[in-house]
Amino acid sequence: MKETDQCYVKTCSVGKSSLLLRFADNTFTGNYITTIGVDFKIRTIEVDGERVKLQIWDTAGQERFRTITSTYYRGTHGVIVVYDVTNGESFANVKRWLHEIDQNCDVVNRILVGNKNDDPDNKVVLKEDAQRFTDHMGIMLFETSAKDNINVEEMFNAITKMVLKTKKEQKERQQQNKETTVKLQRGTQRGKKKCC
Ligand SMILES: Nc1nc2c(ncn2[C@@H]2O[C@H](COP(=O)(O)OP(=O)(O)O)[C@@H](O)[C@H]2O)c(=O)[nH]1
Ligand SMILES: [Mg+2]
Repeated sequence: MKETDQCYVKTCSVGKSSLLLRFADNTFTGNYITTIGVDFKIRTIEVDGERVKLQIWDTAGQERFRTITSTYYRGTHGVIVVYDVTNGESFANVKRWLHEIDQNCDVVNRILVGNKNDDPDNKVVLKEDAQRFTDHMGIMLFETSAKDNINVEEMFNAITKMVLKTKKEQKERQQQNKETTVKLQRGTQRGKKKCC
């Protein structure tokens, strides 16, 4: 049985593992990667002078059977949703995946990636159409090629920047909340002193 025949939905074979291997190890293989040996890969990058250690998880094929559970998403800061620009069905499935992420994650940055953008003759998902969709959804779009190493670094950098920005904003909000609590407590004490 061919790998693609096992797909319940055509979201596998879009090049997720290949993108990860290109980014983490700068390698590419023309074969379907059944397993990369580990669940995730680590790469440290520098963003705006800050060293950031990225732990990037690959789906181990669960997406073929639509069985990505909420536990898989736990602790996730960002999700990269990948379709294949030469496969219209993979793009049609994107909406469902984005919805699922929305349902399972509280605060998460999402980015859409059209991979295999190295074969113009077979490209069926036009950038304009994908862009219209991502503009509507308010997310970023990248067209990449793990094979020819096009836009892979840029895409991982972009999602990292988004995650860092969100984390910073969350931290600032927490700090503000703390200050408000302290101020409120002080105010209450002072108020008490006045009336006693
Ligand atoms: N032309 C082209 N083929 C790719 C690219 N990325 C992956 N592939 C091929 O697509 C197939 C599936 O790749 P894989 O990374 O295993 O997909 P996954 O199932 O989404 O993890 C393999 O045969 C890869 O060699 C790409 O950027 N361009
Ligand atoms: Mg894979």
